[in-house]
Amino acid sequence: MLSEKDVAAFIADGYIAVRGAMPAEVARACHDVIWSEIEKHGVRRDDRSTWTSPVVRVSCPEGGPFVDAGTARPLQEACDQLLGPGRWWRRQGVGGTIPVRFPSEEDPGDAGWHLDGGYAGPDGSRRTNVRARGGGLLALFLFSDVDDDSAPTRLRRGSHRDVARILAPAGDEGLEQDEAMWQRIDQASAHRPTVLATGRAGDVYLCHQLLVHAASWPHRGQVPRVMAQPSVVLLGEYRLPGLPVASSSPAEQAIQGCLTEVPP
Ligand SMILES: O=C(O)CCC(=O)C(=O)O
Repeated sequence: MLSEKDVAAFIADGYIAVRGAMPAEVARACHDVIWSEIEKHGVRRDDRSTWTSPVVRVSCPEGGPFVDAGTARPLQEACDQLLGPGRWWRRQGVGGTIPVRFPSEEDPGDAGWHLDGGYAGPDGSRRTNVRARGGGLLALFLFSDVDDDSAPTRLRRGSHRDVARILAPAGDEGLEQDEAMWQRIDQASAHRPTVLATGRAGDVYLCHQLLVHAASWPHRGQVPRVMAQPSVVLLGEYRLPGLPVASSSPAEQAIQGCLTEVPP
């Protein structure tokens, strides 16, 4: 269970690290299966000469140890606490993509500040609204140990509030995820401190869906960084505004104070 202090930190900072969210042996078993997927891309685990690209992306496999990872009790309890029991999809697995980052000095080309999640608008464009339609939390599942040197994800602490202020006036439709939106979000949150999502295999960071984050480079560690980054999906959306704070979830409370108005 998250403590009251953890929940308060999530509301203020927009993320919380759930240390040991899944057992180390589950993280190891997932890591092995992920390697069998990476090897399909011609990259061999035991041959560093094949580690030629700074990043290789694979879809997170399903079944087996991924069910144990995604349904680990500390993780489910934390999601209940942050989103509300019965309000999110209890996925029998992890999901999302896994950007595996290899030791390299090369710019991977995918390290810009952004948000994950969003939804497909009527014209097929990808959009994000303040109610986090299509998402709820961004989860970072660490399947390898991640230190400062091994390309940890960068998080802008408190940036979920900057994003909520940008998205709220755009109402239910929200904004299209285009270059202009990424620039606005980057500029509005540039003053926020950067935190590195480091930890041990088995840790999971639970982030507010509107938290601004980015990959990092170079990777000067010894071993590839292996992390999945699915959304924990709400059955519905953030309920904003108009709810008394006492009945809203911490994910909702985290941005409620930033909204003067959310057009329907
Ligand atoms: O690899 C990372 O550290 C983060 C990548 C990311 O945020 C993304 O692909 O959306």
